[in-house]
Amino acid sequence: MNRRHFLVSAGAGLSALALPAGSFARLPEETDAAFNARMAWWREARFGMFIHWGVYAVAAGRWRGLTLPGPSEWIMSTARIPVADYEPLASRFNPVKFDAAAFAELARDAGMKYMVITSKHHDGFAMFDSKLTDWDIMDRTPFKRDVIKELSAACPDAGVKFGIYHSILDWHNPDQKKNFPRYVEYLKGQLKELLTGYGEFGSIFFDGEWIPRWTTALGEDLERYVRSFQPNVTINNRIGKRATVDQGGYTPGKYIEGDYDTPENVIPKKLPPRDWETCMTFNDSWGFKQDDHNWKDTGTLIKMLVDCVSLSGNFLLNVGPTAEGIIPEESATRLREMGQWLKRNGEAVYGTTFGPARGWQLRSTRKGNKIFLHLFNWPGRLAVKLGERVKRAYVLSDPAAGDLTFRQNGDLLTIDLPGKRPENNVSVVAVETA
Ligand code: JFZ
Repeated sequence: MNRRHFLVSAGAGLSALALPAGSFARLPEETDAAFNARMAWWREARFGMFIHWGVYAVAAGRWRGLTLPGPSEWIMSTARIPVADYEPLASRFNPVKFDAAAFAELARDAGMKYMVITSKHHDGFAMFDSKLTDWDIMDRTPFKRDVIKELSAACPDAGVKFGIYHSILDWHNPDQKKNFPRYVEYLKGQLKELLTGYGEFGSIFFDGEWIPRWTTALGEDLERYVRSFQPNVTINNRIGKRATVDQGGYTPGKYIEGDYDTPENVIPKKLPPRDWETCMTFNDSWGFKQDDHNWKDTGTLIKMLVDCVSLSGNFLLNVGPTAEGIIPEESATRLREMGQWLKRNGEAVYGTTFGPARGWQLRSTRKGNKIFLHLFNWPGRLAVKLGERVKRAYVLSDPAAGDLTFRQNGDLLTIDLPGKRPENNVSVVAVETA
């Protein structure tokens, strides 16, 4: 075993960046108290399931025998498929193996606290029973079941908050090009159907806001509209024109788009200025793609989760169910392994925020008087810069192994670690401070 020391320093200026929660009131009329109240469960949750599912799962990344590059839900664009040629995919979408309870229970078993599924992606296809179009799962598929309804009912039973992804970009509705005001009415109309017919949502993830005619003002109007039905739903930044937010243009008192930022497939390297959630593909596609076998392994995914939480962010990990209605076994197996790790180490994740130490192969989180040192490897002796007095240290997943010997010399904390590595992936040393 490699018993070298390793020394990490406190993340430079991390705490200076810890802006008070609620510094970024979103709609000008809104109070920080209301914002913080609706964000409470979200900040506790830290880990969610993203689901990209639609009729693109039938093509599964291939068109006319060719495997297209890019994510499979974009195939209409990447293969330049006219609407008339794309529509027949719906008549072949018959996911008879779909079981809403199984999806919700897999999320629960993975340790995920919320779910976000595509009610509509860029292809415009409604995965719910919409009265405003027949381009939906009830009217165009042999399946004729409202999967959004079934999941919205199954999630609470599994203790998972239910939410939706809804695309502003729509390649199917001709009004998006021909009559934009009428398209906006359609967009709002479908959201009203969703917000009034499917119970309380945890969050709504908007996307496709980059279309030229979408504006900050339309985002602000849409946000008020959504809140008129569900004041407590959490909304991501892509409801507005995301770029203005991601560049750090936060001015308290002005309209700030949504409740949290959404870096995509990247994890920030330093503490972002407000709540955030990284969404991540399991392989390299959001929708199911038959030729993509590039699955991230369990260890990588646990480290990604920890990396997010160590900077006070959430991790929204995506699965792409097949056209049969199955979450690929490659994903399901790894999710269950993550859930096992969280059973032993969840105290270091749920409801925690960024911790005072960060370095090579090390992240940290904290909650109350506990600091959690997440070790990506297992050195013999751990040395960490920590400007706080320590009372006790132990291995989180094995408290029975007893307290660990430690010394503090100025702001240098050294802990003798047991010879046996407690976890294959990330091992957590819990430190109680005075
Ligand atoms: C969008 C979608 O186009 C994609 O299909 C998927 O749903 C994903 C979650 O979101 O893709 C994006 C959105 C934002 C960026 C890049 C791709 N971005 O900020 O760079």
